[in-house]
Formats: sequence, structure tokens, C-alpha cells
Amino acid sequence: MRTQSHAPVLLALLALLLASPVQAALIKPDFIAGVTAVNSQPPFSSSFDIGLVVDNSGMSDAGDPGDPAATHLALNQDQYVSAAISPAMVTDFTLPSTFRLSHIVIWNGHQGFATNRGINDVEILTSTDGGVSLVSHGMISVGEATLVALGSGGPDHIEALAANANFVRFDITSNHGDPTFVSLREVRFYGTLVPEPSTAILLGLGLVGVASLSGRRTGRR
Ligand SMILES: [Ca+2]
Repeated sequence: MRTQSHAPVLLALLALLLASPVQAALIKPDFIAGVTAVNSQPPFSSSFDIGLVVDNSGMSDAGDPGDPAATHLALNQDQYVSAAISPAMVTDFTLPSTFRLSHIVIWNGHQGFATNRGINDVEILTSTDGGVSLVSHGMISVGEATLVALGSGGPDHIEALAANANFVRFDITSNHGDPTFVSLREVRFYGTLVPEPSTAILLGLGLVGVASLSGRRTGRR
């Protein structure tokens, strides 16, 4: 006698399916921590390393990072400043896993006296294989940072982006006018984790199994 219902299994699978895709709003739980960054150009000095733009340095929400509306407190520290006299530079971000990206939030260069060092025209490229094959999402223009009192203001650019990625490239082709240096304060990525292929296959097999079971039961009637 088989009286066991498959309803709990179906409900659990449905919950899994509903939990994974679109989470529309830009919310803190979607913050992707553990991103690393490298630059094709050396920094002005070790005090201005590119790592300073992904380590939450200078952010107002230190200790509990991820707020997309957080402010960047530092004027001349906790940010990247290039050594190059040309604004052209390439910055590569590696994500800790593959995510369905929804937004990139940027706090632009702001050294108190030199907001015109901030990045301007940027081509955004993503990759799901660590940068081997890249997909372009076109050019964006990042607004010049505003001179604000410490702790006020917020990000200078929020880019909506729907793409799977474990790697993001910024191909920066201009800044806001300074002919000597380029600077950038902080970059944050938001999105939801894409299940590993093995998880997706298991989930798929589970669904096929449930479908065939319910098909068999229907057939018996
Ligand atoms: Ca920073």
C-alpha cells in the first residue's frame, strides 16, 4: 500500500526554484563580498593600490559592509590613484563564484582637490570563465564625484546589469579632465549566486523523477 504523498517534495522543489532567480531590488543581502581587483597599470604608490576599491576601505558601513547607499568618508586615502599620465586603464575584478549580476555601484575618485581624476567613459565586460571569453555591455559614463562633507553624499553611479559573471572588466578610456592621474574610490557588485552545474543537474533530475512518479500514478488510475 503506498499512501505517501509527494506534496512536500514538490513544495520543497518549488521553493528552491522561486528562491533562486530575480530579486528585483538592489538590496544589501545581494552584496557580493570577497571580490578582488587587479589593474593593468601600477598605482601611484602602494598607498593607492587597486585593492583599496574592493576592500570597503573608507566606507561608512565598515564592519557591516554592503549598503549600496553608503558614503565613502576618505578624501585622499582608501582609494586607487594611477601612476599613468594617460587616463586609459584596464581594471579586472574577480568574483568569488559565478553570480547573476544585477547592479554595479561606483564611488568615483575624490581627493578633495581633484574630482576630475575620477573615471568617466568605461566599457563594461563580463566573463563566466575568469576572463578568457568576454562579453561587452557597452560604454557607461560615470559621473564626476561631488565635493561633499565627510559622511554625506553616496555613490556616484549605479549601473543596472543583467549578466552571469565570475569576472568583470572595466576598460576605462577617459577621466573627468585631469591629464595626470586617474582615481577611483570603491566599486561594489550586487547579484545572486548561480547554482553550480552539479546542483542544477541534481535539481533537474529531481524534477524529472517527481514528474515520472506522478505520471505513473496518473497512469494507474
Ligand atoms: Ca575605498
